Amino acid sequence: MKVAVLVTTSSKMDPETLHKTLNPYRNVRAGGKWSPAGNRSSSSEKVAILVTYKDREEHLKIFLRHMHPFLQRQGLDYAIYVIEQHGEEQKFCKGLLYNVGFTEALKDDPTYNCFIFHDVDLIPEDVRNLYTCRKSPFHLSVAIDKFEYKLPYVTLFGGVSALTKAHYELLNGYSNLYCGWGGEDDDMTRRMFKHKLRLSRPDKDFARYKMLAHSRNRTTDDNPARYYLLSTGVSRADTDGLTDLQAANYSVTSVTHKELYTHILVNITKRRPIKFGNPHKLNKTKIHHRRM
Ligand code: NGS
Repeated sequence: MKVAVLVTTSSKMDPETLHKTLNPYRNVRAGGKWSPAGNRSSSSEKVAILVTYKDREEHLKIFLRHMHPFLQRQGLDYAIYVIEQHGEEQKFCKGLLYNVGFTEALKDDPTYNCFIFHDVDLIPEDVRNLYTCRKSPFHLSVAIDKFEYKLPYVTLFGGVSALTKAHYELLNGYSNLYCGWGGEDDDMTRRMFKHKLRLSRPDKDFARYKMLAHSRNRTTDDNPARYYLLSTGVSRADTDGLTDLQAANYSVTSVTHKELYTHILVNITKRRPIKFGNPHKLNKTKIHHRRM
């Protein structure tokens, strides 16, 4: 079938108004904020979506294009914060960026009570996967196409997850020490165990995601100290996180309210290498497949 889409418009409409009329994001307020008309949100929550990011311009565009209509269909009162790393440190310090994002978002609007921690390369497939917080930490990216829609291990908290403001503070946020791929999310799961919080998940039939393609160079991207940090993490949990953010050697370069998101640009100075023993002596299997 050949379909013709006819768009009629008043000939008096100037190009700018026409652009706004056709722009599907026209109701998004500066900084990527949105709430249903008449403030009739589907819940009493105010949700901040925190997206950490470094050198992934293409992914960010796709993400934003998809997420605004998705979140609006869920009737949420939400805002998107993109926390971008720049500066000397070449490895991606995701936990530190999440802590900075959490702190800066609350400075921007102290009324957020639910935070979604979101990888920029994960695109939700089903609008029934609600972006709200639950009584316990909530892991939303249960079924990812890359893993044939199966959860790789039961304690996984990475990808997309939701925590109330109160829980994030109780857990002292993420560790600031993980720079490079891997481990910061497993460290967070251990913080939850420590506080006897259970991890919950939505139904795998609709908690489905597509992962945008990207390559990972294990030599340059991975964090070689991650197993060491994990093995010693619980004892540091109360002192490494939100409580020592001031000492974490970073600075917020700018906070800009863009059309579709609030951009928090964070300068991270070169980290001192973490000294650890022989990583092969650490039991990786135990870390990965620990049952809850
Ligand atoms: C584990 C990592 C997690 C990571 C998960 C899935 O191996 O940080 O893979 O990664 N843990 C360690 O390295 C200790 S994924 O393939 O989705 O990027 O989240």
